[in-house]
Amino acid sequence: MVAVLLSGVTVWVLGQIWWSQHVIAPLTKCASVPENLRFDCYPERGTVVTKELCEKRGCCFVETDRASGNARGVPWCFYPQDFPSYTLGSLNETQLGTVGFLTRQTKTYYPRDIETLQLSVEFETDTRLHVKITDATSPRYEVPIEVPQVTKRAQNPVYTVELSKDPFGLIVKRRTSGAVLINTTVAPLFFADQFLQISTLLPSKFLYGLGEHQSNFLLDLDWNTLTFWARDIPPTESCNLYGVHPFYLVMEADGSSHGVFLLNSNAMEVALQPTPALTWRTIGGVLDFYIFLGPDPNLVVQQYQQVIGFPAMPPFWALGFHLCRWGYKTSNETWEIVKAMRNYQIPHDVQWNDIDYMDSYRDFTTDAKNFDTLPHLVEDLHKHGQRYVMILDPGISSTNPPGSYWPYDEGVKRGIFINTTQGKPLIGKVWPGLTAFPDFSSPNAHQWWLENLNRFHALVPFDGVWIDMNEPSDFMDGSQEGCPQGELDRPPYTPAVAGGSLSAKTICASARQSTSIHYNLHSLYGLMEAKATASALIKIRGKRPFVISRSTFPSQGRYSGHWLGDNRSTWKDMFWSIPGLLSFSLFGVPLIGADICGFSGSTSEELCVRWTQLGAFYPFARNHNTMNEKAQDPTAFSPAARTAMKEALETRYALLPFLYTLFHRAHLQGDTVARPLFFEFPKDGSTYSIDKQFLWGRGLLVTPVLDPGADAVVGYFPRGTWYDYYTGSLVNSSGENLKMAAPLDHVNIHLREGTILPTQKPADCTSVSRNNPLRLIAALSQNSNAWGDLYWDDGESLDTFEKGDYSYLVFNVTQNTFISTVLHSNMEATLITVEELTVYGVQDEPKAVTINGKEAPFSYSANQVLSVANLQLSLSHGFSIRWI
Ligand SMILES: *[C@@H]1O[C@H](CO)[C@@H](O)[C@H](O)[C@H]1NC(C)=O
Ligand SMILES: *[C@@H]1O[C@H](CO)[C@@H](O)[C@H](O)[C@H]1NC(C)=O
Ligand SMILES: *[C@@H]1O[C@H](CO)[C@@H](O)[C@H](O)[C@H]1NC(C)=O
Ligand SMILES: *[C@@H]1O[C@H](CO)[C@@H](O)[C@H](O)[C@H]1NC(C)=O
Ligand SMILES: *[C@@H]1O[C@H](CO)[C@@H](O)[C@H](O)[C@H]1NC(C)=O
Ligand SMILES: *[C@@H]1O[C@H](CO)[C@@H](O)[C@H](O)[C@H]1NC(C)=O
Ligand SMILES: CC(=O)N[C@H]1CO[C@H](CO)[C@@H](O)[C@@H]1O
Repeated sequence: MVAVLLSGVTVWVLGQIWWSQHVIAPLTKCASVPENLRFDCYPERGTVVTKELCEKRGCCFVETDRASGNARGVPWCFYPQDFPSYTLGSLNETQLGTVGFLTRQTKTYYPRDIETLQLSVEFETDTRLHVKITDATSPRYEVPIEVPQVTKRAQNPVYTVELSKDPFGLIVKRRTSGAVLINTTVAPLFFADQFLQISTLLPSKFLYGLGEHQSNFLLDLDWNTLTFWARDIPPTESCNLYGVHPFYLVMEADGSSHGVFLLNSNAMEVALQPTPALTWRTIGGVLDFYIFLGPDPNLVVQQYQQVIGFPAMPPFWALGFHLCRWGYKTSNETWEIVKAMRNYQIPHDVQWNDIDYMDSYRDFTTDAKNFDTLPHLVEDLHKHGQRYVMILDPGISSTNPPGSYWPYDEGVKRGIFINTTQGKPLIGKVWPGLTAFPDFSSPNAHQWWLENLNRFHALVPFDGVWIDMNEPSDFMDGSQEGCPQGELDRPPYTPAVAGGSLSAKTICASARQSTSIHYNLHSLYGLMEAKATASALIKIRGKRPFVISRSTFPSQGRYSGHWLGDNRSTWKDMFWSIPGLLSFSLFGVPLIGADICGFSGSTSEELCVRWTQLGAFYPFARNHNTMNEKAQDPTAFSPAARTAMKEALETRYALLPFLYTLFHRAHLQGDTVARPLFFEFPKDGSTYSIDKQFLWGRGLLVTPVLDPGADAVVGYFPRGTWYDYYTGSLVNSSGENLKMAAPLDHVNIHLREGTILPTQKPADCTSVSRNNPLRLIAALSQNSNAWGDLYWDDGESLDTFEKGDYSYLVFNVTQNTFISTVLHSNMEATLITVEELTVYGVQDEPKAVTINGKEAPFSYSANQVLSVANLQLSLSHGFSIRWI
């Protein structure tokens, strides 16, 4: 054992764990604690903190200067440096790291402090650390998602861990730079039954993630508290929304990146302050942290998904254009739109229905009068290679004459509903009126859900399911009887949830589910419903499932995609969709989009054109509208607007082979699809706050117009050469903002140097476009190289990658030669041909072009674009094209 002296703290190096005896500072005067280091001792809302209340907690009370600090939210009541916390002792080495006990001598002001905690620190991989703090003597609720089980300690971790003993603190550093990523010694640890709190310093202000919230992508650390508790509410700033993702990513000073995941599903808050620092505050479960060391942001997100699971591979058609609205009055009206879209030859893969199709808004029924032709519509869609998706809500109508509504009767018989504390199905209210709520934590409920879906599928052979209202939303607070008065529905501390109470617009926290109380499982409702739905779809259709869910939780990507909720038809909301996309990319839910043209309120033609141009680059592209608003599908507008929308969607369809390949990489290893610029340019600080542009993969930059009346747009181009996607004309950027023309019929997209994109001739539907010939576009780097790949399979069978039923090709350009190499091949890829190769940035006009050694005709244009057409090359054989 070696003793090292590190800035006044004795640190014992013990294997890879360092532990230290913290030198307790003499009681510092409250006023000398700098504003930035004030950690809130009185976060309770709705109470005016007085000196008396504050000092009763043993905290410091200092009124901040009204003009500056007060307005910003600097706490008046904060912990003194010597506020009692836990002491670490009894450390032992384990197979994976270290365990120890944390003990507390003094009680806090929250009931049921847990006096002895167990700390475990596990070196799971060289880039992943697992730290868990829980009750040492009795088990507590833990989130029921599968996480990897590690048996071997990491050999060469890129991090070090120091433990300070009194008071307890955890310090995690990056070995290479010495950057302190976690330092929890700044504020006391709390671990009462219903109040757990831990704070940490952050190494920079570049913080992302922590969803689902409506905010800029780069989070605001100026005394900003984010709340987590699944909630049905139109996206509102500073408000808990539909999903819960307690994961953040930080960019460090040297361009390295790390991420932190708190695996906890209870109502929670994260308080951000400009120190920079962050406080986790949750009201149940355990403190179970995973820390990912990257070092680049792509790797951080991959490492996070190694814990929560990689996203499912979507069916190819899911990447086509989806059209929906609330307020199609009849199936015939829905059908008319489908026909109008066909008539104008606008790409359209999937037609949806909202709750209009149901009989009295009850799941698994159809309105026999107004939706009389629904089965025929679905049949017609299938005949045209199109698909049908309808909405389902979890609330099951409970007020039907006995024997008339199988889902409820059978649900009661099988006991699959969530119960009140009295052991009877809890009754709330949703669209159909009074409803019970299936308990998706129970396998019996999964079986019942499958049988319902199966019975309905026999009538209406749908292709995917949209699961909405699954926070779960309840038009009543709690239930028709309210909620009991206990500490589950009225906990000692309630995070700043919208509505001020856990049961606001949802069911009672005390409600009983088969694996735990709703208090613990609430924010998992959407995840569990998605899991039940995806597995039912596999059983019913035998193909890849398509599920879109409103409420989400970590690991959701394994079962569903997400749309960003009931947004408004405003320019501002169109902008918000980009931070939304990028955040869900971090959360491992790549199949993500917002309602194109906006959901509530009236869109305008200009907004809808611009939104369709942006939406053409949402990984999940659906136009959806609310009731009683003017139609906003592409056919509803002037010929010029309609044409602009059609062109944007055709560009999307042309790019689908590239998009599909990105989804494969997401499924394979957790790559992001819609990607923030800084993921590709982590050393370029100018990219850190960009959320008006984004990339697809590493090489396609999207710069949408987000303002009315614009005919130009300014976008940031990281250093290097960029090519206009459509024309191949290039700009050499020094890392600067560039202004580009953006007439109403144009969306700017650019290719990064060194990229090869597989594209395909578009069609009105992917069932047709999938078989069209390919055009490969290579954008040469300044060294005249480029790289790209293509994943191809039948587009809908289960586990094609896992079973080897796919083709995978790599494209390279070096030394004036394009080479296609087949790394894996099956039948499917032989069905399509490569028709054309276009190379951007060929500086000198070639004298000749050869295909597999044989000379061939080509064209070359003034803007340095080489084109070789009519290739008719089979994808299943490698080939080379050379220009000299
Ligand atoms: C460490 O080992 C000692 C001796 O076996 C034991 O008394 C103590 O409980 C262990 N500590 C923990 C945290 O398990
Ligand atoms: C951790 O934070 C404490 C409190 O602010 C500070 O005194 C200490 O130097 C920090 N430790 C490291 C390693 O940065
Ligand atoms: C829908 O169209 C069919 C066929 O034209 C017609 O028979 C039916 O009455 C229509 N349904 C409604 C509700 O208008
Ligand atoms: C709910 O109550 C029903 C009886 O009404 C019972 O069959 C079922 O097991 C209960 N479920 C839970 C999770 O308590
Ligand atoms: C861009 O940079 C490349 C490589 O440095 C150079 O050859 C080319 O002439 C430049 N093009 C323009 C338009 O500046
Ligand atoms: C293609 O280029 C990439 C990146 O430059 C390189 O790693 C790879 O080995 C090349 N593959 C082939 C088949 O030439
Ligand atoms: C387009 C839009 O308004 N997007 C917002 C919709 O709501 C989500 C929250 O669910 C926000 O994250 C999006 O930014």
